[in-house]
Amino acid sequence: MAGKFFKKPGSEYGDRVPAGQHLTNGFPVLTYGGTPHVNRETWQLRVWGLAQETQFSWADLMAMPQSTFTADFHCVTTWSKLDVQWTGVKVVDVMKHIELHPAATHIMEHCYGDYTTNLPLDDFLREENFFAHTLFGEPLPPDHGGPLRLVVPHLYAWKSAKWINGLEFLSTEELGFWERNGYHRRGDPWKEERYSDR
Ligand SMILES: Nc1nc2c(c(=O)[nH]1)N[C@H]1C(S)=C(S)[C@@H](COP(=O)(O)O)O[C@H]1N2
Ligand SMILES: [Mo]
Repeated sequence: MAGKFFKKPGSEYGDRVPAGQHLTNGFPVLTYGGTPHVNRETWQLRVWGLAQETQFSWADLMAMPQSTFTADFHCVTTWSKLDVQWTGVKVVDVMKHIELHPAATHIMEHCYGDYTTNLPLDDFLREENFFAHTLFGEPLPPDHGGPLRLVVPHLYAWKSAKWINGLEFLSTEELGFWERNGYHRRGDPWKEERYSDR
């Protein structure tokens, strides 16, 4: 795996690369299935479950505060990409428009193309999480989740749902696609939570 595409982390990056990961300069595309093609005019983000049901259009999202983010990206298949630059809307800013039921403790992320992935509410509500529509200054390419994806930098990237279109708030933990197929419920790269412990 060493050579042109994968480098052993040098000392300057060593503390940013979790155990068992290798740096890549490219940005591989990792998708189960095909790329759904979704245009911004019909795009919607729906909210249901233990929250007041609502939905956001593309215009709703663009009216929210826009921020830029630099985040490291760790795929469980062992590649990591440092300093990915994104623009979008913080999860905490979207949450100002969502009325949560006090019993909500977990979420399921839903996507165009039917992928799902789950998170404890605390992991979802972190200040550094965001919905991204721009990657390195360009509209987020469809293969990388455009028009909009979630990015959860502190967990393995399978939690960062591409083509996200739904947030389902839950009072118990339910498992998403990869979590039902052997991946860890939470997926902290710093603890190497790769595979299910059950
Ligand atoms: N909807 C959807 N989101 C997804 C996936 C997917 O298959 N479908 N793959 C996940 C995995 S395993 C990874 S590593 C990242 C990859 O993002 P990238 O293709 O932009 O590198 O997206 C995550 N989000
Ligand atoms: Mo991944």
